[in-house]
Amino acid sequence: MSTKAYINSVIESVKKKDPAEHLFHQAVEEVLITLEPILAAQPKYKENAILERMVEPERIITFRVPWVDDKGAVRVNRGYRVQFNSAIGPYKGGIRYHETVTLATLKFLGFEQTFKNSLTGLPMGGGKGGSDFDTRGKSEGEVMRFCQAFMSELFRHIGQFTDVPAGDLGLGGREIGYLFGQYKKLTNQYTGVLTGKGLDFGGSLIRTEATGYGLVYFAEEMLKIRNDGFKGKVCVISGAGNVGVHTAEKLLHLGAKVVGFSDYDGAVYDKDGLTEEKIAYLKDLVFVKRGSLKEYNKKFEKAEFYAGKKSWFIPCYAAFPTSRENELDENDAQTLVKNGVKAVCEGANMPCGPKAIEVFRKNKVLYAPGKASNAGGVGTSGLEMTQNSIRLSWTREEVDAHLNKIMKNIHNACVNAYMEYGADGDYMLGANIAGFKKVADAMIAQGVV
Ligand code: 2IT
Repeated sequence: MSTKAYINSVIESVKKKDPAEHLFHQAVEEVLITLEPILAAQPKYKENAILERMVEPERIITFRVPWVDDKGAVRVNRGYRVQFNSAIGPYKGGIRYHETVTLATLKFLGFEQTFKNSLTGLPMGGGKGGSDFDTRGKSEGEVMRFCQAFMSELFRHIGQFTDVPAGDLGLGGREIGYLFGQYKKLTNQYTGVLTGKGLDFGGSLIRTEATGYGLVYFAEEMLKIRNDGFKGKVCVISGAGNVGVHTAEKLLHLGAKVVGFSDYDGAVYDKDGLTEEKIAYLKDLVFVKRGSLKEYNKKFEKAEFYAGKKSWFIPCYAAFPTSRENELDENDAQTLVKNGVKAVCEGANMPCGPKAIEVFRKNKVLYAPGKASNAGGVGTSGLEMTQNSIRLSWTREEVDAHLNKIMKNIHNACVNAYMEYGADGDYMLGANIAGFKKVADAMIAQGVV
């Protein structure tokens, strides 16, 4: 059987086993098709059934999460933890609270996380968890009681040396605080079992900024080795959450002009570009008031708000999708290309659909896949774990320097892998192969377990 046929047979068996898990199929397919050169060069991976083992999570936990709302009514959600791969370290990955969460979502995210965490160079395996619970529209008390109910089951499956969750969509510092409090109460232990904690109880400086900053560090490297940079470059972002706002902030520091961003309600086109003042306003609007971008041009009147639109119609040099999976489709990609986009850097997990990626590759747009370019978040979680273990807190400068180094190393790992196994500039293949190799070699060394 040819290597290609072998890869296809693994993809087909994944589809056959769980036919409805489309997001998971997409994530698996995206990785496996790029592994052909390394699988062909090194038969040990096929002989050890590494692909077959990698697409099967080591363990999946699903559980009932009953809680009481403000009216006294009993509500029930479903909780999950997918412990995907522990070959190179304890399971590590966020928890997503969103009404769309299913097992397929978390299998796709856990699979991605395994490769991403490997790329960071830190000893972290892959995992992901979540619930179909949405914090939007819930009171403080409801969010707290839900987090406590969620942890009442999760605590028996996690631990600083077993599985270390963090935040993801819909789950930020507030929720991590409630989850940590409940874990501590149930176990009577004060350990670094979660990352993204508050600075007063074991959190790391820069963790909040890390995914956005890291994304820009990666993009900067990508341009730098091509004798280019961000000074004066027009950039557009999707999303205005934690990742989006900090991406904008770091781009601004590098002299770029950020003219577009978006949220659930629509897109903002601010031709004058973001400034420190506007970013401070956005941070307050999004993180403190939990408000909508609909408000933005009430304060900055020259900006335009496009209700219900994505930001990809805005012409730019570099685009940064930081929102969620499949937010950028084939049409969006064509519009970006038509408007002259040169680089697309993913700040979310799998935000570009497969057809969009094809458009970018065909048009020689530099494409940074999320598992490499958004790894700064989990990389800094790894730094938080280190600080918790040695019971010290590093300064902002120290953490930022580590983050910068991690992103440069990931960039180099991608370049080395695409030079050895693919074509110049193929970051997708580079990231997949570099991430795969470390996990696969560790699995082989540890035997059939
Ligand atoms: O997608 C991600 O990398 C995250 N949500 C962060 C995970 C983590 O453990 O910090």
